[in-house]
Amino acid sequence: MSYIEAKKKYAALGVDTDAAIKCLRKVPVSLHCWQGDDVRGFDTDPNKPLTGGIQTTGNYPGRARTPEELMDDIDFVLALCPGTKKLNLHASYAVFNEENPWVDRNRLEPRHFAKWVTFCKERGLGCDFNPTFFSHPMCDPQTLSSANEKTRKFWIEHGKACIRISQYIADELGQPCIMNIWTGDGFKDIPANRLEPRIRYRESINEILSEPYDFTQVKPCIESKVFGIGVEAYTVGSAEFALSYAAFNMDKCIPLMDNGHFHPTEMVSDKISALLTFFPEIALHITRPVRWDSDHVVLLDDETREICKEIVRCGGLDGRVNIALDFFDASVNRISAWTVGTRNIQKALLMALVNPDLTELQNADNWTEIMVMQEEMKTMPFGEIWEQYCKECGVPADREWFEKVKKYENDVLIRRK
Ligand code: RNT
Ligand code: ZN
Repeated sequence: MSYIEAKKKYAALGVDTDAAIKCLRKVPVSLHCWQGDDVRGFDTDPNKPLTGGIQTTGNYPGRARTPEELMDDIDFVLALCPGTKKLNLHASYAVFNEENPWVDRNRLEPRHFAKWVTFCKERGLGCDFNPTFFSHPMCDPQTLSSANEKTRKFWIEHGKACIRISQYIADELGQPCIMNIWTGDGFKDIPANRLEPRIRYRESINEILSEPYDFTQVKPCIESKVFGIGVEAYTVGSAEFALSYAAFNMDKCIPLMDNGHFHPTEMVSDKISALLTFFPEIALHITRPVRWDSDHVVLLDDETREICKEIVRCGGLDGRVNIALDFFDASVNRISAWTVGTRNIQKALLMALVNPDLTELQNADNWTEIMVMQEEMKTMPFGEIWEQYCKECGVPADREWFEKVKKYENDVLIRRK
């Protein structure tokens, strides 16, 4: 079947596939840099363990070891993925060199990210940013909620430095910078006091957000989590904590939901409209939860599709929902993992855009027809629409990109020891 034929089939249902393609091409999706190097970063010993309750497993060859290698890999992925991309950086990816020697995280400055800004400018990318509150000797292991004032102060200074860096990034690139605050603070076992760490966390975020920034350009987020590895009993930044913080500080920050950070039967797809009822803007980390783990490569599964359907249906593509990816797998080719996850979110968004709006049927209480329609949409010729989208974006179609990755693995990745 050709695109023209597929387009006709969708048109019969009142769906304009050209308009869907045109719309999606403009939607920014933030590509996380940390899939390329197993979340190690460049500011501390690369062989230290990853802390904060997250873990990368596997030792597939080809991990990026330097900013240059990571940039090469990101370029490779960008060329394989359709749509408008932003880059998502962590503070641990600061670039140090002779002119800019190493400084600790509380002393980071915009100039440590100048290389990344140039990288983004040359490619017309926006850029999001994250303070890095993990994998560092100053994690005791708590950070912003620590009972130790010295620890807490260090991490507040880090947060403030990151606000200044985010403002610099936004100013340089002329696009808003989403700055996400996530810590792995919490306890492995039943706490003696659950309130004090949360009050300290709240105070720390207050201090970070007292650093001046233009809220139309720098958008701090508070990301919640249910638990982490080694932090099973109690998470300081729980769902209620993070959402309440954002709700009480709507003039300063927005909530961020990572769909790997909830109980297994809780669905972020259902939470998007709940938050958009109250918040003008929200942010998402799209990932794939598997039992207790939150960071598997995004597949084209039901929940990913439902999340994207909700984003589209709630008008989230007009800047109300900031979409970012968050997964890391070191057990398979990292470029391939990145590409699969990124293309899947694009696929799910396009699928959502070519879904007819069934709101009227719902309002008429016509659940019979809704079921029939929703099921029959599953076998519509979506592949042709996707292929056309890839073609218009100048990226390879399915079954065309993987050969290129295999060649890159042979020519470049396996040489990295
Ligand atoms: C961890 C959080 C967090 C991190 C990144 C590296 O559970 O999801 O967003 O994955 O900041
Ligand atoms: Zn996340």
